[in-house]
Formats: sequence, structure tokens, C-alpha cells
Amino acid sequence: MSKEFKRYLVTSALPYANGPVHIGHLAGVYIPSDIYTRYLRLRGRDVVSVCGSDEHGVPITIKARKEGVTPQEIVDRYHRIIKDSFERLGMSFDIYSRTSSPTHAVTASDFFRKLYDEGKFIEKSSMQYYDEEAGTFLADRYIVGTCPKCGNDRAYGDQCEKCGSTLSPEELVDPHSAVSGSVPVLRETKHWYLPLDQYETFLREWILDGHKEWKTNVYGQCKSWLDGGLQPRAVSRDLDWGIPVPVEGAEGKVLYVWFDAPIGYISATKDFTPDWEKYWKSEDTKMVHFIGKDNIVFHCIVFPSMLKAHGDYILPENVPSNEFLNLEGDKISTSRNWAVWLHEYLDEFPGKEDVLRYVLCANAPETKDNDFTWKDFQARNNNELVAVLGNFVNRALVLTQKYFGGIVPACGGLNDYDRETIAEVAAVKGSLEKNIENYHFREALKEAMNIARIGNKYLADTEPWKVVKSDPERVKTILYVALQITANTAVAIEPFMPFSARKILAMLAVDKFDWERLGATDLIPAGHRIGEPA
Ligand code: B3M
Ligand code: ZN
Repeated sequence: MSKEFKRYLVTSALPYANGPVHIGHLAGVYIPSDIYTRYLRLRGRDVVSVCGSDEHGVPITIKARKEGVTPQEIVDRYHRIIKDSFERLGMSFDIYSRTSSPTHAVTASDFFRKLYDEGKFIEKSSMQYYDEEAGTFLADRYIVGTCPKCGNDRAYGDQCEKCGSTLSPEELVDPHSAVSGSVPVLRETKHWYLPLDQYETFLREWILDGHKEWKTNVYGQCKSWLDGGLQPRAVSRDLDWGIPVPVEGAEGKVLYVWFDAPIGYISATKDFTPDWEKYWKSEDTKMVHFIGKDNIVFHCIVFPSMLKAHGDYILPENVPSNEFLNLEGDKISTSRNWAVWLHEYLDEFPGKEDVLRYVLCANAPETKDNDFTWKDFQARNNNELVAVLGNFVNRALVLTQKYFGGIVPACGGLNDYDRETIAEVAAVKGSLEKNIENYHFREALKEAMNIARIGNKYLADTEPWKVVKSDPERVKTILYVALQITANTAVAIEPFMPFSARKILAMLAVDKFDWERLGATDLIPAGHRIGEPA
């Protein structure tokens, strides 16, 4: 019953422009989304991949206040760092946009306005915390206090990072202002709410009945939200940083960051192509949101309700979300500076982009939280990338240079072992595809690396360096087969390790291979001159 789609829209969670990207973000969201996108492109699918910086929200204004600069300076700084480091890692977004873009302001405003005009919001006044010293309402992270669920005394008005509970400011014990430290008072203020409770039936049918194939962690979170009963959610805030609420009588109010940010996917697509509507408005488009587990409710419950209320747009087909990656046994934390920052990694390990991509995929927290350790990084580099992939490709190329002056030899008669080996390589394609299409990227990577493993074993078993003395004709066949496996390796690893794939292609003196030919044994013809092994 799986549907045939004409095109794909891949979105990756928009990183907050209040800090650089770290390995946790990469393992959870960006490496998987890039593997998926590259794979679809290799197969010739019509795919657009969008991302961009999330430049609104309280974490950004708090950071600005701390540093004594404007929020604009903060987002400019981190947008540049994030965009640049993504490019250097080989992330292949079609566009990396930002939510401070003019297109986005219009798109988000119009979206709100349409829902407002059609009476899809509830307008409600309520008492909210106000900081009299600073003269400001205290939205979300501006209010801190003790978590009613776990006792953490540094919980925020929207969330406790220790136990992961979603909170609202009134639930905090001993609330105080993150701006001035003072004890806030309650003051009346008006906001617009999206009545999520009215979308419960729709969400139940769409997710619980219609998307049983979603990952268990995602499906499970949705189910527990729905079983807990949904409440109306405020979509505006009293803040001076954000997109102004586009209605009269809303001075000093902006759209809630989680209202505008997902609309950023639409704005980014608009900025990428004038043809954006076919990616957003056609049931033939398969939209996939790659996100971290702390974003599940927003992408599976809130944004779909917004899209449903709006009515013009499609819903996601899947929302693959990973668990968390720890670092050396400890939770990654921006505030404690416990992280491996992407831009620093790239500076310190030039030319080793693929090693990070490889390790983060091989060790991805797909079904449970996982741990990144430098010891594991080293072991995977030495025992897998160098010992298997590097060693195999290098031997195949060096021996071809040595025995045949870099000319691909002709294939003689194949023996049983050759045929078995070739069949094993050919068998990889199907399982590799199936794993990628089901978002099992660790397994998929194993399959891709298997091709190099098969090749490595083939050379070790056939020992061309020995056979060359007694039977040089046989060596032609061995190296012909080994070179075809090398070419297959380049195709199969491209989604995971694009830099290495390109390097192998360059050493083979080939431009590219078609994914559909994965498993073939005539990828490089006899007589072709390969390049220099490096
Ligand atoms: N910026 C949250 C995060 O980085 C948020 C994602 C927005 S996706 C529309 O966790
Ligand atoms: Zn807590």
C-alpha cells in the first residue's frame, strides 16, 4: 500500500541561531537528512531539501542581552557560522535560508492572517508573569524556577531540560525573572491561541490510524500527547523580537517562535524556486521532516494542525526523529560548553569531513540515546575506514598501476569464487535502498561498507600479488573484478561519504556512475586508464 510519489520535499529542523551546531545536532538531524537527500538525487528523483536558521525566540534575545549586543548581531554571527560549517561538512541543502528573511516575514504574517480572518484562533486574556524592574512580560525562557515534576531549580517557563517535561510558566515553583532576577508579578495580557483540542480527531486518525509506520519513539510521543488531551496553545508572545502579529491592537506582540519557525520551511522553498507550490500543495509530493526528539510535538501535533487549519498545504508523510547523542558519557550541553562544535572540528581535522559523517552515522542514536567517544571515533577510523575502505581501494588501484600501467585489464573467464563475490555485491543494492527508504541509516551504512569489505576479502583470498608470478592472465580477471567492486563502492558510499566517493571517482578517472547500475560488473570498461592512487 505504499504510495508512489512524484517528488520529495525534505526539511531539516532549523537550528537556532544562538550558537554553533554540534555533533548532537548532526547525528540527530542533519547527517540523516543529507544521506536521504543525496540518495534520492542519485536515483534521479525530483527532490528539494530546505533548511535555514531559526532566528527568533527567547534564547536569542537572552544571549543578546547577556552579551550586551542586539539580537540581530547574534543571529548574523551564528547564521554565518552555521551556514559555513554545514557547507564545509558537505551538507547538500538546496537552500539554507533564515527566518529573518523578507520572504519569511510575509509568508508567516499571511499564514497567521488567514487563520485569523477565518476565525481559527481563540482570542484570550490571561494573567502572565511580568517583570516590573525590567518593564517586560516574561515569555518562555525569560522565566525560571523549580520544576514541579523533578525538582530541578533551573527549569524554564516552557520546558525542564533535566526531565524533559513541557511546562507552562504558572507551573514553576518559586518563579523568578531571567532578566533581572526579581520575583515577577501577574499582569493581564491578550493573546491568540490555536485550539489544538479541535484537531484531536483529525490528528488521531491521521497519525494513530494512518501512520503506524512512523518510528516507535515518534509514534509513542504523539500517542501520549493525544491521550493526555490537547489544550489551546498561544501562538503570540509579548516580546520585541520576532514577526509582529499582523492585526490591529497587537502592538508589542510577535508571533510565537514555534508558530513562525516551521513556516520557515515554506519560505525557504519559496526562496529556492518560483515553482515552490508544487512541493507544498500537491498530494504527489512526499514531505519528510528530519528533526530531533525534542521537536516531535511541534512537527507532529502543532504544525500539522496549523497546516490543516490553513488548508492549502500538504502534511508530512514521515517525521523521522532520532534520540540524543551524549558526549563521553555526559549530556551534550551548550551552556556548559560540553560539545564537539562542528566549526571547530572542521578546523582541527581538515580533510576529515567524512570521518565525522561516518562515525556519526555508524553510531547514530536511532533507537536509543547513544554515546560519542573519541576512542570510538579513533577505532572506527582505523579499523573500518582505513583498514577496510582505504585499504581495499588503495590495493585495487596500486596493483592496477603496478601490473598494467593503470589500464583496466580485460576480464577473462570467471571462476565460482568470482561469481559468488559478484553476486554478493549485487545483493547489496536492494537492502541498501530499503534501509535508506525506511530511515535505517546505520544499517544502510553497514550495507554500503559491506561492498568494500567484500572487495577487501576478495583481494586477500585471491592474492594477486602471489598469483602474478605463476598465472598473470588470472591476475587480469582478479583486478578487473576488484576495480568493478571499487566503482561500486564509490556509488554506494556517496550518500554517506560524498568527499571519499568523489576521491575514488577521481582516482578511477570517472565522472560519475548511475545509482541504478549499482551491482553491475561493467562499470569501468577494459582499456580505460585510471588515475593516480592517493
Ligand atoms: N530551532 C529547535 C531546535 O533547534 C528549533 C527547530 C525549529 S524547526 C522548525 O531544537
Ligand atoms: Zn524537571
